[in-house]
Amino acid sequence: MVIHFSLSTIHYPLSVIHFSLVTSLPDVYTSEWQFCQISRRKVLQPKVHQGMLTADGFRFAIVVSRWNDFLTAKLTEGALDALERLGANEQSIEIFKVPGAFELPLTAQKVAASGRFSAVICIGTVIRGETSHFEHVAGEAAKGIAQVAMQTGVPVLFGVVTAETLEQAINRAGVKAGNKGFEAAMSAVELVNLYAVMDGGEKTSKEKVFPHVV
Ligand code: INI
Repeated sequence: MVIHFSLSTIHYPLSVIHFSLVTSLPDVYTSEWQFCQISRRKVLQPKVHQGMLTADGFRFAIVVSRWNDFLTAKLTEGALDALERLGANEQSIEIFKVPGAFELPLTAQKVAASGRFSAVICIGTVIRGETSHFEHVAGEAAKGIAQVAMQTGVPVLFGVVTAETLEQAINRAGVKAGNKGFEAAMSAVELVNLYAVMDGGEKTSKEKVFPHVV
């Protein structure tokens, strides 16, 4: 059967090879064989840099807004859950509370500039009301948080729920649509590891882009 296969690769188009293999191999192998054949075309394999998911050895700040506290508390819980599961301990995390999402950027800036933290996770909930207040608060929070990261070089994560309705906000705080705090903390851990690699750390990734390609 193997000889038949190698001759086929010379004389027949790919679809014929598949046909002959599919008819002669046990079911469990066929899909994998087909996939290998499709992947045999030359694919570039550039070096990949990516962050591991380990919080060990890093320090995290969480800046959390009190506005819509029953939701931001859930987002904070989500962030702490992610950090704990990735190996952080209590001593490596500090929480800074602010009145509303509008105050997140300046506080994040002070925290990041202190040099005491590997990443800053900003948490808030802004829900659209009847006035344009929402746009100003949500817009300034998003813009300001992005600016802090760019200015300080410290990863500053956007764990801010911006929702049209209270129901949407609840869903993003651990109900139907995940937990934005958890997601932000996961991203923080990935980024601090990536930047450690980029700064010459030892955990350089050797993985291929397409690991199944030989
Ligand atoms: N702050 C929030 O975090 N979420 C909101 O939905 C919100 N709304 O709707 O007004 C809000 N406003 C307060 C704002 O962030 C500031 O704390 C306040 O304006 C004082 O600067």
